[in-house]
Amino acid sequence: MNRTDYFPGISKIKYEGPTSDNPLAFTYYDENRLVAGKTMKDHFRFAIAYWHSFCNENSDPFGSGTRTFPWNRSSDPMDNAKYRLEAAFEFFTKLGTPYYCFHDRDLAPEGSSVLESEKNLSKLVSLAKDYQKDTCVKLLWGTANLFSHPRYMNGAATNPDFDVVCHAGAQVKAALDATVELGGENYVFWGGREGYMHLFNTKMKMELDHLGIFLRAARDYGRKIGFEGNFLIEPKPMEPTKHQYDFDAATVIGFLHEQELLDDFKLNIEANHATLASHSFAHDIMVAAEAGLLGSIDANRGDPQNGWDTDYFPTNLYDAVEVMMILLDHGGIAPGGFNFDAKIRRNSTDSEDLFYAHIGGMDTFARGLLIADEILNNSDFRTLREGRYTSFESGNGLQFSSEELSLEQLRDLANKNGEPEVRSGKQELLENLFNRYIR
Ligand code: XUL
Ligand code: CO
Repeated sequence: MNRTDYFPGISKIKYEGPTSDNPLAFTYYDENRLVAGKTMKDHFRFAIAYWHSFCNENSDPFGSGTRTFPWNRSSDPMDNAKYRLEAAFEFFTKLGTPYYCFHDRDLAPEGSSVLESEKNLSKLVSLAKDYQKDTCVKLLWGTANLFSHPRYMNGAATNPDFDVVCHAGAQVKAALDATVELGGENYVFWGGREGYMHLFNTKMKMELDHLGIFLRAARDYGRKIGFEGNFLIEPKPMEPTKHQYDFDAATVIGFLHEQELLDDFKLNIEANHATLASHSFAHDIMVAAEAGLLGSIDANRGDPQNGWDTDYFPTNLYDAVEVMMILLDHGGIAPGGFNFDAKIRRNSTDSEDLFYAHIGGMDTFARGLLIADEILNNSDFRTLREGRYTSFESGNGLQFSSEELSLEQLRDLANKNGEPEVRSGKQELLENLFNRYIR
């Protein structure tokens, strides 16, 4: 395939180790290094978010873009989409990330009709298929953008107007076709405008039921055309609507139960969405993981000083260690991965900035993995946590856990055994222990 150099002067990013001062090298991410029985590449299955990296020129509500994309060099949006694809695969291969993710509209521009949009997308999909074959880069997940077009201002599947729901269906059908054609391993639903701004004009139960009906129809179509991967719902509590239906992991799990979607759906947890819901990243990962529903991760971070979705690149080592400890305890992230749903800042305008950002994110999680593995294997962390629950391992405690005790029996045991001994939770000890390994 004919290649133009969109990122000149940058060659393949290599692992040089923690002592390297080369900013265009990995200091911790060594894709072949074995940790806890798996290579780093397999632990993370890192993916690049097409939209932030190749579509968004760093515009914000106060001004136009600050980056100039060399792939936007034609007046024909379809030509630009092809150049963008070429640039994206150059970036993936130079960085060495095994996966990417896209929305339908990132890959190809919307046409003037459903049919034209479908044609646009399938042209780009067939090109992407060739690039994937050439480079071995794979699709972690596809999705449909059901939030940017004005028709979706009142929602997509939850829109009060059936005609809009049909358009959402058309888009999801085409995005599923694209995902299957490209061997995508997951399919994501982020409920962009599935929520409401005011109860005065909203029938909440009807909208939620429509969401369930829509997702079951998408599931059925996906399975019919041979999609075997996980469908994922990505929780987010607010922005763009004031009240998003998929508020957080716990809310989505309840919804999946109610709508009988548990056999096919899991969760895609995004760090900054968890923090917007007043949780920590680790909290929502744990909620999903303990329910057996952790599907994939959108890796980024918020800003503790403000309350919107900043989509910063993840550089917080403490968060990374916490999350990797959970993953090591719960069997990892596959067939999901770590998608960098993150954007460089508006004043980061050089083409190598995109490399620095991703290198930093990958190194942070790789370092987090190494530290998490050490904490779990070499410290008293597990024993201290397990130790708090030993009273449920035998006798009446075990009977309670096995659902064999009534409320009256609990009362009689309390009466017989008297006041419980005071037992420390050892929080500070555990926090210090954790810090001792951050090095
Ligand atoms: C928006 C967001 C999306 C989803 C995919 O906050 O995270 O980019 O990940 O639609
Ligand atoms: Co996301």
